[in-house]
Amino acid sequence: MRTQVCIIGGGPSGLLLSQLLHRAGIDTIVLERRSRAHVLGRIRAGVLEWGSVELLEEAGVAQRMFAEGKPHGGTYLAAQNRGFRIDFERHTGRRVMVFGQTEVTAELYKARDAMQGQILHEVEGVALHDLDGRAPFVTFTREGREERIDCEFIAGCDGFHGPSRKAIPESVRREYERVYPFGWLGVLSETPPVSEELIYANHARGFALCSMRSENLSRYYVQTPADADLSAWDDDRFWDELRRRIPEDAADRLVTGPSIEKSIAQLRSFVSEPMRWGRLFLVGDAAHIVPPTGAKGLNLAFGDVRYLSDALRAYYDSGEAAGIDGYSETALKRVWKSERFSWQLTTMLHRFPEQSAFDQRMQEAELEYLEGSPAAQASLAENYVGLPFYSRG
Ligand code: FAS
Ligand code: PHB
Repeated sequence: MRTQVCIIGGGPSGLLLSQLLHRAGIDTIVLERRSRAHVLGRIRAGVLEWGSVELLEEAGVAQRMFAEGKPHGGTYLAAQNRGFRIDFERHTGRRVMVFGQTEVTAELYKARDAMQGQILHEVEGVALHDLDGRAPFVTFTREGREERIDCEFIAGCDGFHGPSRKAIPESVRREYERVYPFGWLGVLSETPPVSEELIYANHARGFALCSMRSENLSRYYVQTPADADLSAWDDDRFWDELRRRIPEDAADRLVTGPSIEKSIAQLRSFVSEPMRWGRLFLVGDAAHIVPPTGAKGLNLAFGDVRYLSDALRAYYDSGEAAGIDGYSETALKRVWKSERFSWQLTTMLHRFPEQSAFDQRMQEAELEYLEGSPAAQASLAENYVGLPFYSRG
C-alpha cells in the first residue's frame, strides 16, 4: 500500500488529522491497534477549548457538538467549603465547550466514513522504518498477514504507549516527567449534574471535581492514593467521599445513582522532545501528557493537529517546508505553557501525601489570592479557555 501520510493511532488526534488532510486533498491511511468499538468505549476528556471547537468546525464535524454540547462561560473553584466563580467571558471574551471526547471521536469516525477515509483497525506489531530517509515506511500485521505502507510522512498519533515516540533514537530524545503521588477515580452516572458549571474543589480529604456530559449525564472525580484499588470503591463509598469534599450547598443538591463507568487514571506530567524526527511527527499523547486538572490533554493534542495539518498543507500546496521544519519548536512552545498551567492547578488543588502545614497554608493563600484578585483570575481564565495557536504579531 502507498499513501502520502501514514497516521499511527485512530484516537481523536489521528482521526482529526486524517479528516483535515483528506479535506485538503492529502491522502492518508490510519492504523489503529484496537477495534472501533473499543476506541469508542473510552470515557475521557469533557472540556474543549474554543480553538478546538473551531478546528472541529473546520473539519466539518461540529454539527452535533453545537446541537448537544454546552458552552460554559466560567467555572467554580472551592476551598474550605466556600466556592467562587472564575468568569472566563469577562476576562477573555471566550468560553469553553463541554462535549465529551467519546462523542467527538464518534463524530470523527462518521465523517471519515462519509469520505471513505482509510482506517485499518486491529493492526498489530506496527513498526516505523527509514524515518531519516526520503522514503519512510510502516510495517504491521493484520489478520495474520504481514503488510507494508510506503509513505512520505508518518504522524505518530498513537498515545503514550504507542511505538512512535520510541522510534526516535534514545540519544536524540529528551524526556521530562513528573509522576504525581495520587490518581483520579472517575464515575459516570445518569444523573443531573450538581451544578450548571464545573466545580473544582480543594479539600483536606483530597481533590474532587464535578463535571458533566449532558442534562442527565454527570461526570465526577475524587482524588485517590496512586495505588488505590478500584474494587475497594463501591458506589456508596464514592458518593460519600464526593459529598464530603464539595461545598455543602452542592452536596445538598447532589443526585446520586449507579455508576455506568468507573475507572482510575494515574496523573503525570510528561514531555518528550523533539516532536519531529526526519519524516516522523509526534502528535498528542504520543509526545506529552498532562494531569487532567486543567482539561488540557485532548486540547493540546488538537493544537498539535492544528500545527501539523497547516504545515503539511503548505508543503503539499507549494513545497513550503518552513511549517514542517518548525513544527516541533512551534508545538512545544504551547505544550510547555499548558504543562505549566496543568501542573500549577494540580499543585494548588490536590493534597500531597507528605504535605507540610506550611504547604497547606500556601495552598490556602493561593486560593484566597485567586478569589480576591481579578488579575489572577484573568490569568487562570486565559489559560483555561486556551492560549492562541499562533501568537498575534
Ligand atoms: P489517544 O491515546 O487518545 O489515542 C491513541 C490511539 O493510538 C489509541 O486509539 C490507541 O489504541 C492507538 N495505538 C496505541 N498504540 C498503537 C499501536 N502500536 N498501533 C496502532 N495504534 C496504536 N484529557 C482531558 O483533557 N481531560 C480529561 O478528563 C482526560 N481524562 C483522561 C483519562 C484517561 C484514563 C486517559 C488515559 C487520558 C485522559 N485525558 C484527558 C487525556 C486524553 O483525553 C488524551 O489527551 C487524548 O486521548 C489524546 O488523544 P490522542 O493523542 O489521540 O491519544
Ligand atoms: C471531564 O468532564 O471529564 C473533565 C472536565 C474537566 C477536567 C477534567 C475532566 O479538568
